[in-house]
Amino acid sequence: MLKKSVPLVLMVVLILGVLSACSSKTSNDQPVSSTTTASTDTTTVKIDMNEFSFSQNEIKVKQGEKIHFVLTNSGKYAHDINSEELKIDIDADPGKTTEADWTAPQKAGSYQIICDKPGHADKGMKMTLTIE
Ligand SMILES: [Cu+2]
Repeated sequence: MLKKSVPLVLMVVLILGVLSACSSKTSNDQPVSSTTTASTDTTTVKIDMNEFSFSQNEIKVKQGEKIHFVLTNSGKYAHDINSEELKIDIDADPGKTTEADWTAPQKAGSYQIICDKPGHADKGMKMTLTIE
């Protein structure tokens, strides 16, 4: 009686082990979401800044695209990104990361974004935002 029940328990443990191994495998096989940009998606745009430059000279977005700005100010002064025409005015405190959402207008063209702190744009804190 005892000799028979022991292999049975082992069988059950083995089967359960195989089943759990299978189920964990299938959950790992789920497709990783791709990063294709549909118009309803939000696109993250990261900009690093310091004295006195932005990490990129040009940003390209699509008309109506939702943009999530992540601004990292690694400098010692307060900076910002500003465009009156595009209604962008996001302050970035020194040593901090600031996040803000913005939706591109339905108006293709090239626009200038600057840091509007006195003198900063002249020293190099400007870039072009192109709406395609
Ligand atoms: Cu600045």
